[in-house]
Amino acid sequence: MRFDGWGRRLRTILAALATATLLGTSAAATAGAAPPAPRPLHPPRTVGFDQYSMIIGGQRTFIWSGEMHAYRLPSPTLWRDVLEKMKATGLNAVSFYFDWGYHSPAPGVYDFTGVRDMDRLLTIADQVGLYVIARPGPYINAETDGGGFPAWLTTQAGKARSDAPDYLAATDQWQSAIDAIIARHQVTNGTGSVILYQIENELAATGTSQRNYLQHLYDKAHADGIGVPIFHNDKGRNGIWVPANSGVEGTVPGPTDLYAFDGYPGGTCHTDGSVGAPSAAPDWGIQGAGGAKGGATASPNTPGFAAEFGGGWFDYWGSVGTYPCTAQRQGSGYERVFYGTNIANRLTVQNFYMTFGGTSWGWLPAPVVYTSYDYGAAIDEARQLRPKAAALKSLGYFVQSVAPLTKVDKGPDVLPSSTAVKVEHTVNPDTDTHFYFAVHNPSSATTDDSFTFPISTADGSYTLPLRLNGQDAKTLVADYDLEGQHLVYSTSEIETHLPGVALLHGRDGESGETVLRYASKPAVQVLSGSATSSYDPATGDLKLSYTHHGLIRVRINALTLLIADEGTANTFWRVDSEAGPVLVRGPELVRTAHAAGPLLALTGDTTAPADLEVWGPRQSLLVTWNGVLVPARPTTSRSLTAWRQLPGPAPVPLPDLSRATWRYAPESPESQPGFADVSWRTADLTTTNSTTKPPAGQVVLTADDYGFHHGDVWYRGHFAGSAPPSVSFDFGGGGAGLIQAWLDGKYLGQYVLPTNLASPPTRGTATFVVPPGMPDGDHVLSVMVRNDSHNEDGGVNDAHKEGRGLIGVTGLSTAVTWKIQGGDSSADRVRGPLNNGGLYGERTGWYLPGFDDRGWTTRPVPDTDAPAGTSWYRTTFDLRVPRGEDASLGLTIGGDSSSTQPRGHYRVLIFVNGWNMGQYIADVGPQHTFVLPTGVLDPHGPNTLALAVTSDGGPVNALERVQLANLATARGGVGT
Ligand code: IPT
Repeated sequence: MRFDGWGRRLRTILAALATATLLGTSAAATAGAAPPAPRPLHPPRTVGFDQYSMIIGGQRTFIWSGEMHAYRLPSPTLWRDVLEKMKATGLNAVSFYFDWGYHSPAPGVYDFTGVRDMDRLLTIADQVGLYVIARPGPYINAETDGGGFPAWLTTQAGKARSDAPDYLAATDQWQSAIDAIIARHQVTNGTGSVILYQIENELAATGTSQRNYLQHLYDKAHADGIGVPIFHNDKGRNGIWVPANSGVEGTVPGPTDLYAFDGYPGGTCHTDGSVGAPSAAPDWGIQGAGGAKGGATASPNTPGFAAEFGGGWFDYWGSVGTYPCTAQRQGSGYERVFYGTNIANRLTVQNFYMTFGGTSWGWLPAPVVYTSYDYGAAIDEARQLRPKAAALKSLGYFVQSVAPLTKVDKGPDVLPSSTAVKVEHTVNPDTDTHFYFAVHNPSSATTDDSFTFPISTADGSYTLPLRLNGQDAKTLVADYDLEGQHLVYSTSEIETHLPGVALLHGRDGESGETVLRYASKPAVQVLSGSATSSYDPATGDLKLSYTHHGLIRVRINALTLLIADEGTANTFWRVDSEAGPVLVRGPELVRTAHAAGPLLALTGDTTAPADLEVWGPRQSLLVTWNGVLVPARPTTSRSLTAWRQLPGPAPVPLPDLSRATWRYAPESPESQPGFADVSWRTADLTTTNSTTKPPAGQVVLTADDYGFHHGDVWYRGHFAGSAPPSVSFDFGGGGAGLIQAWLDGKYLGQYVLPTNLASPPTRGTATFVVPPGMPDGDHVLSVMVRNDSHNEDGGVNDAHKEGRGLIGVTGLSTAVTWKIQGGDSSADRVRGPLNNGGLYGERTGWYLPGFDDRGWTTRPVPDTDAPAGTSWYRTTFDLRVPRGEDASLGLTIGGDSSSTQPRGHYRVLIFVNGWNMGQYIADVGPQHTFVLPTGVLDPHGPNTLALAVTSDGGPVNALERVQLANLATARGGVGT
């Protein structure tokens, strides 16, 4: 009977493992066509809160959240990969912006299929075990085209982010569509994991119109069935839009249930590669000065909530490439100091922006940013954990393991022996657990300080020795129930604990002491490493003294105490199984644990051969790793350890694209006088709602007014008479936007908007000299404008309505008839509204994998020459990534960013199997390598690459070397 039950469970597990692999395979090949996995069902849970913390299903919960944007990863299979990595990195929540423009190519049209399937995203988040903070805008900012507004909104008369009726009618459309999806994933329904809902984003204008607008959004969310608490994200700790009952002077009450704010106090790396002075961490909570802008009093009845706290920073066109610098500057030390300061300030809801930045593919990037939105985040654009993920993980495990942290008040002041440091003190009023946050004073200091500080708890008074060396901070715990043992204090930090095991950590080489209290002398056995112990029968204190190094294992009665140095602590993973928590040491990543009877099935990744040691539920006797049984033996530490190391990945062979056959065709036929533009729209509008009106007497030329929203737009101006000596174009092009012009087929030149200034222009004037000797008669002026996206509207001033394409033309004395042609945002239903602009090759399908290019000539790549205008290079390549491996691949054009070679005046749109995966601009930079996610790429078959090269003409301005790059390989992954 029992055996039967066990057999059934084993079969279920093995079947589940098999299905998981199969699902992964089909999803990868088709970028989103896999059937959605069933949605988990839970009992409905309430979402409440008080001034201390969120209370979910009656349980206080410390929300440790990471931001990721599904729209920046066009591969639903990989959503699971990133979300599992976030969960493994100690996060228990994920915050998603939803980008209105990503789903809406035209008014009234909304698309939630394929890579836009937000229902599937929310299902995966729930399956992975992450709470969701839903942030649907309508305005999101986010360095996204138009700040998340659909491009068609640029033509509205009413002011955006106000109570203008046409604008509210538009936001109603969006909320109706997205709320229907969010509402059915709410924790409160038992059908999902959404716990919070954000209306608007940094609405810093606070007039009546904005108040009405916010109220409208709030009411609409309720009408759409949103029942979880609603908040707004204040642009800084300013007390704007706090819940109405806050009653604090200097705050702005609004229609919100919770008050939240954002902050990026860590400092950035500059675009020239320099780094500013380190900054100190602000006290935006109970340690602060108080009032609307600080202290806990801006919203006295709601928990401290950082809706965005810097997890990195974005990078700009023309930069030297700051992501590696940002990742280091806002690395583990930064996280400990800044996130730790937040913890000491009782910010019990923290969301790190970004935790995975991803890729602003297609025409997603706002004018300020280029394709990569890596952000220097804990998980890099190639989906790999950076070193800084380690501190995020240990802090995340800590805040979730040590429950008394969810309810603390400021404790009595603590005076350390040195003025070079300070110690913030908080106390849980119910359990009397004390927390001591030790940090430099000021917290920006990076000196090496050894000091002591006194503590006084119900257990007595002690003096604790501690060291802070470099950018570092520590949170120590005293008077705490540690898995049934009583912790008096420890100068090691608690990473996590589970029945029978506790993991503490400290910096390598620093000394530590841990005091536990027992009624009688406990049995103490040092199993490995070195530690000494002494027992004081008068107090019952057992004191362990040691130096953090490697892994010290001590057995005290029924508890295995693991004390690790930082590097060793990083090799531990905590995962939840049906039978309770599991602690694993060794692999690069542990994703999931399923327990059934004596079987514990683990999944995860290795990047090299790795140890496997497991502290699991008591009944777990057999361990599988990615479906394969791992022979293991029990240890004196009460763990199971594998006899042999887990294997790492096999090498991934990559085709050499310099040996590939490249098909080639020039385009820009629009530049030629004989090109037939009869079917093109005549630019005949005389009014526009853009903020950039045409000069008096000229027709409206701005592209959005004619429904051409993204990428390139072409104009052909017909006029008669003599050719002008020169012609000037006022144009809008976004970041590093470009204009090229021809008169009667003769190339006049190109102009690129300047970059890498404090605030780079998104609009400019290009003047082209017309060569002398052009005959009188009928003329055609052909102009192509590249629109590197619409401005964001952070200032609530309709900045997204700045015109794109031509705004005005000067220098032509006779009447001109303008024809206009651009991309159709509704044309590519699979890849969505932001995939394409209006290049000839895009309008005629040259970017698609199925296009027949056999009639084209061949050219070598790298090439030596390029005509002015645009030409296309196409090739195919086969990938043979070994099964069971996750290779994160990219495409590199040209050298690396540090190369000093002259940069050609040319740019490339990169289409991979039809997906526009980014824009390389040789003479602007800095990006050379473009991440290509599996799903867009088929790792086990043929792939088509199409490059649209837009050049100023001639040698140097031609396509450089193009190569595939393997950015990382893991054995494991989510099944591709
Ligand atoms: C904050 C925005 O809320 C967010 O959308 C994003 O743009 C982020 O900045 C920067 O990446 S705005 C804050 C920096 C004032």
